[in-house]
Amino acid sequence: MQIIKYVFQPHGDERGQLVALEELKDIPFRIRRVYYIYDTKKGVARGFHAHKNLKQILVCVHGSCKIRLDDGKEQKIVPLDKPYEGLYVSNTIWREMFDFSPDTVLMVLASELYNEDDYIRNYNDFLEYVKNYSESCTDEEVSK
Ligand code: T46
Repeated sequence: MQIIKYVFQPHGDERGQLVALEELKDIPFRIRRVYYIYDTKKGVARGFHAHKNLKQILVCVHGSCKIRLDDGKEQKIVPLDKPYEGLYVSNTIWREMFDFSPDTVLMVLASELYNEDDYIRNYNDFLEYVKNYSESCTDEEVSK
């Protein structure tokens, strides 16, 4: 599984830093929704699902956390702790977020509006879904 991290351009000067994110330029899709997770409690983990279509960029704009990504074949853990880095999370990837520092603000830029029907919340259903999804795609599409 390929991990794609975007490194955004900070516009820094003596006043501090500013990062600007534009759809189809800094972000590889049209941004249809932004949400953020904060005030996470000690020891909690979130996520535990995949999406059928949704693509997202996760930016830890404050604090730190870890993201476990799972494509059904392998798992990788990605630490996020820089406000100028974005982790691309494609559809059909199981995700879990954990190890939040108390001050974490995790901002998510999403390619679609909120749609509960897009969630796969059962891990066995996810494994079945990716198996069928891979079979319906060409090798080139799957490796993207
Ligand atoms: C994801 C990870 C990274 C809404 O009403 N609108 C929204 O846009 C979202 C994202 C959530 N909600 C409601 C639904 C639940 O009642 O907020 C509540 C918490 O959502 P959820 O339990 O899905 O949160 P996480 O942190 O487990 O997952 C979220 C996203 O849902 C998910 O798409 O990839 O963050």
